[in-house]
Amino acid sequence: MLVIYFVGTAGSGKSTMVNSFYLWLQRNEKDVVTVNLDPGAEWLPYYPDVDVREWVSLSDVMSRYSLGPNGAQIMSADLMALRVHEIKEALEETDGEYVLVDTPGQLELFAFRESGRAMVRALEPDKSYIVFLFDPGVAKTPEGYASLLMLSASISYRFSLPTSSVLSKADILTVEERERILRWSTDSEEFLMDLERSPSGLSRELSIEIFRALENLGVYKHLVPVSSEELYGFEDLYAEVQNFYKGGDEL
Ligand SMILES: Nc1nc2c(ncn2[C@@H]2O[C@H](COP(=O)(O)OP(=O)(O)O)[C@@H](O)[C@H]2O)c(=O)[nH]1
Ligand SMILES: [Mg+2]
Repeated sequence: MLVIYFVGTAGSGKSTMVNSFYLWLQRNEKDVVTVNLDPGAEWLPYYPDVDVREWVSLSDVMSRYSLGPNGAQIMSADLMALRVHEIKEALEETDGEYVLVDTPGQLELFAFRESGRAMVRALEPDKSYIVFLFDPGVAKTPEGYASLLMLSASISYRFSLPTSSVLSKADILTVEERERILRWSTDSEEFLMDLERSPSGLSRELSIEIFRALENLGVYKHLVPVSSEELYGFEDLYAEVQNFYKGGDEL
């Protein structure tokens, strides 16, 4: 069993990608199951085999503890950590070669509170993979791209898991925008040049420093363009995951 976590900022396309990748894997005759770990999800494009809302739901937590949505999000993440073993048992009743995990809308809840790591440790610590989504709306400016690079690197380190980065919703970009972002992801010199061309100020200086640090750490890597809407990029994403577990590149 290989567990693949889809992580990204709110609205970056995680839930939609879980659904499309699920359909793609099924079409390729793989056994695949889906897990929803977002207690606040009101609607999902797929029908999850295991759903955290069975144990913890944001609306229940809000009313039971008289909390607003932000407090309830945090409380829900912590309550989820107490249920990891039940969630694992539910997962063991399914029969999947690939487990696609949709994570909370607010990335920091999964990434930086303890519940995310508790979940990874409980489910399948030795065969887990992260797909980090770059939201095209953020990634299309050099500063936005640098901040997503930093976020994806901090998540790789926090979880110590192999990570692929994808440019999600690639279909909403113009061809020029898409090509430019993809060039940034393979040619760090070009990215640095574009970064240096952007208006000077603290944000630019900070982005350049972040970029240098990430480049030195060796976490600068190419993006896989994916569209859940037009269904492309899944073959490349699948190949990356497979390569890693056949002993391909190291984190
Ligand atoms: N055009 C386009 N829209 C997408 C794609 N993936 C997601 N969306 C839309 O982006 C919005 C946020 O997607 P969602 O999967 O809910 O994001 P999440 O918060 O990361 O789970 C929704 O309106 C989706 O329909 C895509 O590949 N192409
Ligand atoms: Mg979602």
